[in-house]
Amino acid sequence: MDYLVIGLGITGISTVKTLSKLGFNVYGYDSKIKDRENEPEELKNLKYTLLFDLDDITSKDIICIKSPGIPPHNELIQKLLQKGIEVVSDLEMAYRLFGDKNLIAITGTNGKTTTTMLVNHILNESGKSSRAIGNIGVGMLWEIYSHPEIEYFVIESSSFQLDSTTTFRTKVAAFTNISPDHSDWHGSFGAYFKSKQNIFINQKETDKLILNIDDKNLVKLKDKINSEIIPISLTEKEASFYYDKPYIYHNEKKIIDTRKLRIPGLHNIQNVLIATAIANTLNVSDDDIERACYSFNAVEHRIEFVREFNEVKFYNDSKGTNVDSTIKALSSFENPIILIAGGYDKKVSFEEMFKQYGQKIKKLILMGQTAEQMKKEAKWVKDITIVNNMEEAVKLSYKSSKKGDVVLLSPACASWGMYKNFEDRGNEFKELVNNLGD
Ligand code: UMA
Repeated sequence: MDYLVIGLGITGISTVKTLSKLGFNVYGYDSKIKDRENEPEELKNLKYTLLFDLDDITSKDIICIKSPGIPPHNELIQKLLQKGIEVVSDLEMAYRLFGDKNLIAITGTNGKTTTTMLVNHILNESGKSSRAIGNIGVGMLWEIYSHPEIEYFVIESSSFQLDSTTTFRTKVAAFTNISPDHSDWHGSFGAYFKSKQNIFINQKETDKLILNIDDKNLVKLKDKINSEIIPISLTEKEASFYYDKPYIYHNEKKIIDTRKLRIPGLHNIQNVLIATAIANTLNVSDDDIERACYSFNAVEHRIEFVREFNEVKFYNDSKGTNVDSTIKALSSFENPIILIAGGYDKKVSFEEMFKQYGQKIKKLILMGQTAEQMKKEAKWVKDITIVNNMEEAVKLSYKSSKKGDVVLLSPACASWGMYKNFEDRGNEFKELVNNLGD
């Protein structure tokens, strides 16, 4: 079998490296790479063929591994499918190549990064060895291939990665929640939700799925799930893992005092419930889980405290790339909020978010493709300004603030168009905030 890797970013590089080392005949293609000079540095001394035209492929027996950012309606992908070539994601390949490894998959619209990092933290703290891979920014195939000594791989799995899977299966998986996102890529909420269901669709009766039963859409999936469901809930005491303020319980046993957690907000208690349930299925003791949860710090770019300057607190939530995650950030604060938002247009509405939280937003600073749309939909916010870039946004946010205010970057949009990724956006914000007053 030969392989064609399309897209040579994080995913493509990791995929080409792994398949080449495993001895397969590998082709690599990226629509932005037009000559050898622009070949990614890490691929330069590797045995594979860099293509500039897909018609140059001679092999008949070939599978295409597409990078997650490339949607299925992409012209090149459509051409390959019409030729009868199978197109899969790196997540599908992770199962095909390393399915007997301890892979743990986590998906959901929000909470997957924190949950993935927390599970990884709990496993490592309890004396097992684990690595967090996938949508958190780590090409998964190379990580698994190059670390044979590692016992567990915790995979943050995006809908883009789950979409092109057919046989993918893990013994332990978790579905955190679902709300509209990525409509531009998937075409509809239904298609997005269906892709995410690939997290459990091939699971067997002996496998386990941690399911958030507070989410009505997830509860409706019950008939489609073959594996053992381990329910978690912030309200329902029938769930195996539940929250009854201020404690987290496993069945009837108190296991975590949430006042001792370093990560704020109810949404984080939900993340802790899911991570705790996963760790429990992997035989980590309640004591080890408790200890590890208390020592876990917030994930970078997720309601990350940056600095207090003249009694104004600045938070970086650049990972707030959809409406639901920005709602979570807005609901985490009691103080008046100066919100910096806007970015890449994923064709979603922001109206409901402003309807619910408009009163809390004392000033709204907008930028990017969605700025005009957000301005129109933010009828409940009195003070709105559109700016050209992050520098103007940070300066204006500080100028508009009073003692006790919170300045929050939580765009409710992806960063694409203005930045390479949400990390770049968050880092620029943090740098500008840290330079205030210089
Ligand atoms: N490309 C083509 N043809 C095209 C379009 C793109 O060749 O038509 C090439 C580009 O030139 C580029 C490469 O494809 O070189 C980029 O591929 P990619 O967009 O899939 O990005 P990667 O660098 O491989 O990063 C991907 C994920 N990106 C996306 O899903 C958009 C990263 O998630 C992930 O961390 C990484 O794989 C490792 O798994 C980012 C993300 O924003 C953080 N994810 C979305 C989210 O969290 O909301 C799903």
